[in-house]
Parts: sequence; structure tokens; C-alpha cells
Amino acid sequence: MKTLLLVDIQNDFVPGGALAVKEGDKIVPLVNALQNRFDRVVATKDWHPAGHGSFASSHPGRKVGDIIELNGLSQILWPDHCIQNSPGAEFHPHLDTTHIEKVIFKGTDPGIDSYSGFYDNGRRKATGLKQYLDAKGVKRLYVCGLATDYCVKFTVLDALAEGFETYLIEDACRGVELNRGDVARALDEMKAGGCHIISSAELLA
Ligand code: VGL
Ligand code: ZN
Repeated sequence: MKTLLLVDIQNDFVPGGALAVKEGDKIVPLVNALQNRFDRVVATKDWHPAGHGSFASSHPGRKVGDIIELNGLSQILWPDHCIQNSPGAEFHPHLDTTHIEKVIFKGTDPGIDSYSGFYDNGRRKATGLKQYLDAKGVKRLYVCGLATDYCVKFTVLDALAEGFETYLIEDACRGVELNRGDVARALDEMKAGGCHIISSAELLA
């Protein structure tokens, strides 16, 4: 049994979106091809209420990229993005969603961000992903999506911490790269945590 986890392949994370990831749309055809090679596909959605605490617009005098303390946690401020039920929060229009059997929503609490698909950034609340995967007997998880250096990375690190044998499909991800080298450092961190970094060719062969 092989399970593929699609992380935040949403309109706001591709060129033209509010928090555009360079070439974020380029992964979509690859992700669609990959889905046929899996028994199970699960997806996460970044799903913020309007006025979320991670938005610069929620903090007068602050701007995008500033780092603040939000309820005791360090928080980078982002543009308004992935607002619940807005077009920006929808899956990319070319993403094949027919195989997705479960969507996990994260970032719903206005007071805390959630980069990982498993837990919020303070590990205060679980999203239900771990429980879902356990109920399905999933042991091995393949991860792809956006963005490599934020939600993909933290999802992978939590997957490893939860004991999943975890594979990152490197070319089916793109990163924000706020600072040069962020993606490379994210890959190193995931590898150091025990993640297998693979390419889509290994699965499509
Ligand atoms: C993400 C920043 C803010 C992501 C989500 O999906 O990587 N990044 N919210
Ligand atoms: Zn977000």
C-alpha cells in the first residue's frame, strides 16, 4: 500500500496567487501522473479564516516578511492567503482531484499558524491526519506539493516524528526561497531526520 500526500497545491501558492511560489504550477502535471501509481491519495489545504494572525494585514504597522511573536511563537508575516472558501484556497484548476479520498484542513485557528499537515506550529492541536492515516493502516508516506521550505518540510518532519517511513518527491515540490538556500537547507533537514529524497522518475519508471 502506497500513500501519496499532496501538500497545499492551491491557487494562492502558484504564480498569480497571493503567496506565489515560483514555478508552483509546474508540479501539477507531474503530481497528476504520480497519482496513478498510488493506492491512496490524501491532500492538505491551508485554510485560514479572514484576519488570520499570520497575515501582515492583521497587524497594523507591520509588513509582509516581518517576524513577530504570535501567542508565544515566532511568526513570519505573510500576505493574506488561502482564506476559507475563497478562490485562492481552491486546488489548482488542473490538479486531478478525483483520487483524493480525504482533505485535511490546517491553519484554521486565527491565533496560530500551521505549516505541518499534522499539527499547528505549537503542536497544540492535531489536524486529524495522523489519526486518519493510522485508521487506514498507512506506514509509508510519499509527500509532494508546496512549499518545500515551509509546509512540505514541516509535514515531512512531523511524519518522521510520528514514525512514518517518509519519502519526499523532490521534483514534485517547489519552495518559497524567502532567503537563498532555504530549499536546499529544507532538503538537508528532512534528510537528516530520516526522510528519503527521491525523484518522480523513480516512481513513474
Ligand atoms: C505555506 C506559508 C504560509 C505553505 C502556508 O503552504 O508552505 N507557507 N502558509
Ligand atoms: Zn498559510
